[in-house]
Amino acid sequence: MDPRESIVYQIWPRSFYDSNGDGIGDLPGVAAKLDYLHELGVDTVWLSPIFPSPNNDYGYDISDYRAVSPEFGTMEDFEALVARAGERKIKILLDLVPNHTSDRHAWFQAALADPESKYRDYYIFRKGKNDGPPNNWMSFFGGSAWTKDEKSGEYYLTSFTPQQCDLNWENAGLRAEMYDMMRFWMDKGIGGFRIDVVNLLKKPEGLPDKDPHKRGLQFPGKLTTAQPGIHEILREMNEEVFSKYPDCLTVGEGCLVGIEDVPDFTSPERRELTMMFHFDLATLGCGPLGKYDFRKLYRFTTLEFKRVSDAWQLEMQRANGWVGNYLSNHDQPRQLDRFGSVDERFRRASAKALCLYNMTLRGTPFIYQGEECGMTNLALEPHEWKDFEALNSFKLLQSMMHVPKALATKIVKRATRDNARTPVQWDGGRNAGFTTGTPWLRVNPNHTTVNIQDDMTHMDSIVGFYKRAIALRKEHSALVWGEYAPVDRDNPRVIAYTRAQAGGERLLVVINLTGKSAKARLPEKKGAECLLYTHSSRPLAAEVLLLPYEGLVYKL
Ligand code: ISL
Ligand code: CA
Repeated sequence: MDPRESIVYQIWPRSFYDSNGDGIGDLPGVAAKLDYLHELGVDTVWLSPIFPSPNNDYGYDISDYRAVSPEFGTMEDFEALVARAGERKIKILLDLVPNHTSDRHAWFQAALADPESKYRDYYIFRKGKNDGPPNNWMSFFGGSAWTKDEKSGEYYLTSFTPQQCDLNWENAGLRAEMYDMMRFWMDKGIGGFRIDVVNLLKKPEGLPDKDPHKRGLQFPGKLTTAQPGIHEILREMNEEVFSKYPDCLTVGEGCLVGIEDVPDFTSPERRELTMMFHFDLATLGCGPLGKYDFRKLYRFTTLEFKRVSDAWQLEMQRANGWVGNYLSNHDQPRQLDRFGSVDERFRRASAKALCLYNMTLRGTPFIYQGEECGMTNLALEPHEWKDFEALNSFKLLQSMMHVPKALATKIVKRATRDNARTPVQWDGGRNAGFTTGTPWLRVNPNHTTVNIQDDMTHMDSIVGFYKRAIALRKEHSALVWGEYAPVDRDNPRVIAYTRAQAGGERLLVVINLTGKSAKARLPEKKGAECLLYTHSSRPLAAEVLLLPYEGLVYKL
């Protein structure tokens, strides 16, 4: 199978399913739910990092690339999971975090202990400037991107938390070790990798200040996310690893990557990555500084959503690029809070509408755990926040941006990644069936009504709709490969498009993305078959009045 045809389900293992009652989801927990995932219809499961980690950034700070975190199980558990998934024709993707290791990693410990060690150059150590860090870069999570090594007086680059030390991909020895580690996992039979902040691997020559004329810390932006030399690294990685394994799927997280950049990473003839994520929907309604930049109040119109969506669809098609489409993941608030409705009147309908959208786009659909039963944000209280980004942003909002505490609390409650990380709601019982122990993060009390088990028996089941939408995509290759063409483009509420395959089918998708009824102007075709609907089947007409969040697919 061409890996672009995959349907991927993302698991954030810590909150998926706990098999041993310690309150932390684990690998046997994933294995226990394989039948559920198989019935859903997904063929690929991406596991967020499962490696040993001190959890300053919940697994994205890795202290050993070649082992399984004891919190999640053993290597035998992992191998058993791959085997059992394989029996169901499900591939496992691992999360590769090549930009940085934890400061607990043996390489970094060696680099600290002895500045002459070869491992010093695995990282990015520099002398300070004017009693401060080597340059003015701001970390992704706020504060300086540099951390001081008190022993040598030098600084090392930490683009995320101060405990995540950026690796130096200019070092050939480091690159060779990384490729070897990647083959180690591929040889265990995995299907490929999701690659964390892949565009950050190439740093600019000389690590110059960003906007040197400006005072204070500056977010380096394109200076670190768009260095042309990144492509040499990826071509080498492809040659050394991916090309050796047929059908290997690689999805790069192109942190804040530009639409003009993605084709170069993903056109098959360039032999780099299979696909990339983009951030332009995730950041809709945010200010230039991202999720915690509340100045636009997270407000956006459906027309703005459509413009971004169309732009990516059309540009990837024109330039032969490929994206992984998603509306939520472990870094973003729940998709219903962002793009749908959490109002009980519309929760189910909007969950289905968003599913229908994701399953009918050009690109590869990614589903995030729990979205298939319509999970929503949980407004956790400040003392419950676990996410470093949230805690740090809470401080910075108040100290640097002078936001009053009450408003800062409101912003963080809404933006924190903890929203996506509350345990999966399997049933309406104690701890939502996630654990028999004490969950590491509070379970959303709405699990008594919002949960997978009850949903599956509901006549208006969201899970049931996911199954149908996934099956539809599998049956109609036009949904994967067909040409994308927008319909009724200026409609302020309804998104509509056709997917047409040369010599094959032509399908029409129409979705009301709002909580108000809306008219859509559609191409006429007598006797068009209605293949899938969120509410009920209806005949195609030149003008249809759609209910809130109603969506349909027709075969023209
Ligand atoms: O989540 C974000 C903003 O709130 C993003 O900017 C995010 O930090 C960025 O996409 C990188 O994310 C990835 O790498 C991080 C890790 O914390 C995230 O969980 C991961 O998805 C550092 O490894
Ligand atoms: Ca456990």
